[in-house]
Amino acid sequence: MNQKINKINKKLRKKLDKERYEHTLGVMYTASALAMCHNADIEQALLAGLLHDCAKCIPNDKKIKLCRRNRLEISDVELKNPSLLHAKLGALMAKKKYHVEDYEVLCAIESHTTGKPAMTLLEKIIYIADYIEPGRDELPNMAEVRKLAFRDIDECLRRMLKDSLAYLKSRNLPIDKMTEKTYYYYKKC
Ligand code: DGI
Ligand code: FE
Ligand code: FE
Repeated sequence: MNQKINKINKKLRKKLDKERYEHTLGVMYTASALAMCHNADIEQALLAGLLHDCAKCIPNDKKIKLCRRNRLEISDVELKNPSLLHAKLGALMAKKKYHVEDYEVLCAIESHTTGKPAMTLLEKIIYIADYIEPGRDELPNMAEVRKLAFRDIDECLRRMLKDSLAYLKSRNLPIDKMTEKTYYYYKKC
């Protein structure tokens, strides 16, 4: 690990529980492997992977408070499921607390939970790495999705989005507008 990543890693470790920290390392290394495969910047992938869940372990009521204090918009679905806020709050904290200035890295952190239409390569890499990292509980079609991530990144997104929406519907969870938009965008792509 280079010095910058190492410094952030040490600081971040104290803010996450053991499971989340292990998941974070899994996402960081999976993102760097995907960057190697798809000719993306490895350093950006490591940094975005490392910080993608930096706000995950903040209690939900504090997440709402922090969003309001920093004038980050909260949708109805987010208000009902404040955990979703860890993505936009994570981008804010990456900038303010971990001094990340790379706009592309901040965007990849911000969109890692719902995805968004027309994602950059780095955004796709983080969105996918979060889903396929080796420590992730087995999800439907995981072996196939993992292979696709290295073979056909947009087809991988389509499969992931289809399975994620089916999962949310099966559990009767409200679907965030952005999750839905992302799904329809990549379905048509
Ligand atoms: O933070 P992680 O657990 O590593 O992963 P994540 O940031 O992708 O968050 C996953 C959770 O987000 C998972 O429990 C499903 C939920 N999620 C994603 N999109 C939506 C959603 N939950 C609701 N209610 N609506 C969505 O559109
Ligand atoms: Fe997350
Ligand atoms: Fe994650």
